[in-house]
Amino acid sequence: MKQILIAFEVPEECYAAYEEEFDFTVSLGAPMTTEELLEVVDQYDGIFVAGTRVNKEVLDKGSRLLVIGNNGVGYDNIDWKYATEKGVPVVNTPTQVTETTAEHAVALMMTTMRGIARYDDRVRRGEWGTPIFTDENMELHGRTLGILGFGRIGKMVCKKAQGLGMQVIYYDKFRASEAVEKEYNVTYMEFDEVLANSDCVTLHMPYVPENHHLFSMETFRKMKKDAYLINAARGPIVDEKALAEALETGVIRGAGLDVFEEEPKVYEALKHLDNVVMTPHVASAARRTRVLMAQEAIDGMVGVLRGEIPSNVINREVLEK
Ligand code: 8YV
Repeated sequence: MKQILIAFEVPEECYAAYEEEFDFTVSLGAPMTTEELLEVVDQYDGIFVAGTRVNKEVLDKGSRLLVIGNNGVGYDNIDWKYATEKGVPVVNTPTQVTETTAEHAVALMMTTMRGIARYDDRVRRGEWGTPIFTDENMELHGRTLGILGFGRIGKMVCKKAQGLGMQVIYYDKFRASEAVEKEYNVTYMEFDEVLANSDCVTLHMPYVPENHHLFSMETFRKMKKDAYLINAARGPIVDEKALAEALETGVIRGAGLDVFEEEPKVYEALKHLDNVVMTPHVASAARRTRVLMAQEAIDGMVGVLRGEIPSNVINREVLEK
């Protein structure tokens, strides 16, 4: 029987359908670290990770590896280029994260723009009054949302934001077809134009080295002074030090963050600002979604091990050879 290691705790319903065909080992407790993975990877034909870094060393040690699964749509934790060189297919969860992650991005938008966290804190401290004509928050309806990265999640955020009465503009390296732009009632603009015209900018692109610190002080200065930034994509897209400065000095008005440059570390200055709302990388964290994500990845891994080419293989060229 082929051996599959699930390097984080998952409920049995995620893999029960395949228990007669494959031998699953599930790691209990916190997700395995790269070092822990290194010690055992040579015993498995497939490994399924949730955010654990799978580097060259793991791939070299994993001499039996036929497939790697990642419990997320973003796979920057895996050295997939090296996996491709070694002929190891990598599968992810491209569809099941979409709606829940978009929902969280919108929740961050609402929380941040309407000042919910700050007001909640004030009420708890027994404070009440807020200026009648306040600039402490902003209504969403009638405002412009700029979406950077118009893939599945970006599109879902678009729909939800329109439901809240926002106009949507977007930029993506690969512009959508005219038909898609029409279907989503969305306007394409160049990157800088999106920055200049948005009341809120939300990030939905993958992390690739070209995107490292795409948001620097220079970028923040191109945004409106009263604009908000939402990041539920990947931390290193934003220079956290520059963001803290921009928030502190009024270069932009607020930010909502689910991801950070060096998780689980959070840049200290951010913790002391009341115009930033932060969550600990939980945009897809809701039980039903997480079960569906794990099933999507495991279905793909099993497909690979059965000799098929599942739709969620990110380096399908290794299977098409
Ligand atoms: C995490 C995510 O992968 O889908 C992604 O890209 O960032 C998340 O869903 C998940 O939290 C790790 O299991």
